[in-house]
Amino acid sequence: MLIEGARFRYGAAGLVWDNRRAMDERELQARRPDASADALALMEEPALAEALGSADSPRPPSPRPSPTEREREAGEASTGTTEAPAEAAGEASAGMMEAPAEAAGEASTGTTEAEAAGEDTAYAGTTEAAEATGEVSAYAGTTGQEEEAAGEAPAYAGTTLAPEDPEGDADAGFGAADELTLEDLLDIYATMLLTRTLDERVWAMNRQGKAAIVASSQGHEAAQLASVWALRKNAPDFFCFPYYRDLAVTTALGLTPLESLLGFLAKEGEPLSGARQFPQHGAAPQLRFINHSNVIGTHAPQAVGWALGVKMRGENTVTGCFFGDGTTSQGDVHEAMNFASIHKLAVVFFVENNKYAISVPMSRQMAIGRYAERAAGYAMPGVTVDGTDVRAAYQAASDAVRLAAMGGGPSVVEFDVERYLPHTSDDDDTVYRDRAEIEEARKRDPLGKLQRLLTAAGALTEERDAEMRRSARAEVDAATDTAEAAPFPGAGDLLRHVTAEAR
Ligand SMILES: Cc1ncc(C[n+]2csc(CCOP(=O)(O)OP(=O)(O)O)c2C)c(N)n1
Ligand SMILES: [Mg+2]
Repeated sequence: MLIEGARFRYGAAGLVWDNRRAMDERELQARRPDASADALALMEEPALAEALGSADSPRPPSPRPSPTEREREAGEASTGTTEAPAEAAGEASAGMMEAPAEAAGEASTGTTEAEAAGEDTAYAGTTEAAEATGEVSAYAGTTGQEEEAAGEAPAYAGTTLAPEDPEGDADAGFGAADELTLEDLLDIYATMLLTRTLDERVWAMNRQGKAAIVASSQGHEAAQLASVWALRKNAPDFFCFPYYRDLAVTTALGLTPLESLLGFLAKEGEPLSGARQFPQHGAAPQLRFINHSNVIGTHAPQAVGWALGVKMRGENTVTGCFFGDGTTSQGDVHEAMNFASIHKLAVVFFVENNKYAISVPMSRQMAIGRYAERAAGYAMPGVTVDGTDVRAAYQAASDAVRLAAMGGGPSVVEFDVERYLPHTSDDDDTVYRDRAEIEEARKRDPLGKLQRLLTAAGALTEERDAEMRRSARAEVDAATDTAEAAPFPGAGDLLRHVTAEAR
């Protein structure tokens, strides 16, 4: 793994050095002059040095075997797969890493929509999947110097977390954008396909009167998956506090489509709350996440409290806290960020900015153009990045995760994402949102972008893409059948876990 190579090549000293570089020296040291000193002091901690610097340090495992792992376990038996993923990744990596944007652009022409969506079932997906628009993102994410090919790119900027590379030694680069291997990207693509398929299914089941409510993740998936991959690959350990729109986060963390569907249908066996909560809500500590409430922002102080707890226990765990742009107006978010920064807690605030809080546009939510600007007020770094570009999102998220893991404190990573569907299935967005705006937003569909990138890199053929889509479809179909057949929980244990039980 490239990332582990970079990470372990230097040992603890290198990590500290690199993390100091990963901060914007001018910005951060001006605001928090003791940050680097703190990081250096960490080098003296043998336990931490050992935990971070040893090549044997375990990476937090994925509770859910990655799709490529599952494919390998299946003994390359997947029909229609014409190339082994690892080989494809290895062969193609050089080309992709050199000129990904151009490569993607070339490949986008003629890339067909491989929606193997089996029109044979009753479930109607609500969105088009990948769009072969040929549009290529030129966002590099963290520096704000790049412009979209069309010249309409928002000027992403902020306190950059990305390191410089004064020696020009890209191989030793800490935080270079190429740290996600093609194998990782294929895993992310498979998880994105699974999430999108599941999301469309739940939406359809809502329209059929079977699922009470759903808040769609469509358009947010790249940001969500990049965040989980960044935590998984860069933190000694991690824990997440997602919010109601984070189906890709929970899926990546190991919640299966069946488990999610049991929640959406409020069926017995749902693991997060026994189907007594809003879908996707409850706790799965074994999967590394808690999502207790959709009263927006309430989980931010909880996440920070968790981070304080792990610090007090001497553990090196990075906590990821996810919420939307509208949620940033809640007092809880201010309290959480202020406390986290004062105590230099290892938290990354992942802000999924889709420019709407239900019907309220961002311009009525904040008087600034980018939420990340507020980070300065807490003396923490903040960046805004294209959250539909999985590599740019991963880069920004990884820099923040590494900074947190090294004792550099919290950061804000703001993802510019799109919301393709109404706020929830209970919302009618036609009364406040122009259809043309959504059509425009669909050109940034993260699924299509990643499909084109992988195709251009030679890691995804039409056949393999179709096979991956069939596989996602089959998993969601099977989960749907099982969830529909499952009973509702009995009324007898309705109050279980609500109050303390007599012993
Ligand atoms: C404290 C509180 N106030 C209001 C609501 C109603 N509400 C639910 S979601 C939402 C908008 C949140 O928008 P944002 O944070 O941008 O997340 P998004 O849904 O766009 O992903 C609001 C106002 C709530 N759940 N909790
Ligand atoms: Mg929003």
